[in-house]
Amino acid sequence: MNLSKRWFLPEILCPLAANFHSSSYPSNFSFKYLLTDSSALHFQSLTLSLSRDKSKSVFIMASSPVPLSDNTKNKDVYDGDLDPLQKHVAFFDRNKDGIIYPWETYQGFRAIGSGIPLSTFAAIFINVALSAKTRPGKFSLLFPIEVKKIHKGKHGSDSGVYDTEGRFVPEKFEEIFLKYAHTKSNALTEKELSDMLNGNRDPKDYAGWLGSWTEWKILYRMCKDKDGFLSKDTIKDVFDGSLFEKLEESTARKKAAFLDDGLSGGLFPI
Ligand SMILES: [Ca+2]
Repeated sequence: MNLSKRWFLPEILCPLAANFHSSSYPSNFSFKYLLTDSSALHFQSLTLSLSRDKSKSVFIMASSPVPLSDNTKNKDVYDGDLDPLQKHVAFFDRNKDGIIYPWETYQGFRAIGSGIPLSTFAAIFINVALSAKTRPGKFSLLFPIEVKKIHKGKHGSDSGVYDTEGRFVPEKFEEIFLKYAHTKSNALTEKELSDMLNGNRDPKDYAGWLGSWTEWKILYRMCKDKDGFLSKDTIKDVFDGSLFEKLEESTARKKAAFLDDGLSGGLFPI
């Protein structure tokens, strides 16, 4: 198996991985664990003990993930109640340390059923766009997003359903459907969604246009029903942050059912 192609993400993120290319992996070694266990995604701080036997296999003796940095002040965002915008993004803080790294965004999108191309695009686009805004005066090539200050990442040309402090504004939410839901009162078609995006545009706010367009088009693509409607309930779930957990559970159920069917049908010989 060509791990360098299959697991390109840790290959990029983990400098140590470059040393593994020419080696064969022991059968009980799981690189997938490193990808799927969010607590182990801090590649820079993994403690690895390596040794080689006579057949030149690489053995990973232990891995003890520790926090990427000793800066724990961001964790306290979870000590109290999150505001709606913080709830909206907290799903992607996979290890709940108060910081969202690109690989957590990627992992979150994969968990809700997005494919690798969309998840990769979202991780790059979202973290690059929001990192500096939520961390004024700081810069990191890891493009972290601070959950605590996510309200600073709000862009223009949006629906206004979140106010400048990240609070939910019910009147603005209802206004979406009063103004644009003409086919059904409790859902938007793709055309109505586009009308809303155009209606929300502030003049020459190109970054805001792009941000809103990307967010809503991804939502529409992922959550429209079979008739092409994006329901009011789904949109409400996005704003209160509950949609992602629901999608994650749904995706996990589908994967489990697929594996059950595959195994019973002999697709995965064991
Ligand atoms: Ca995190």
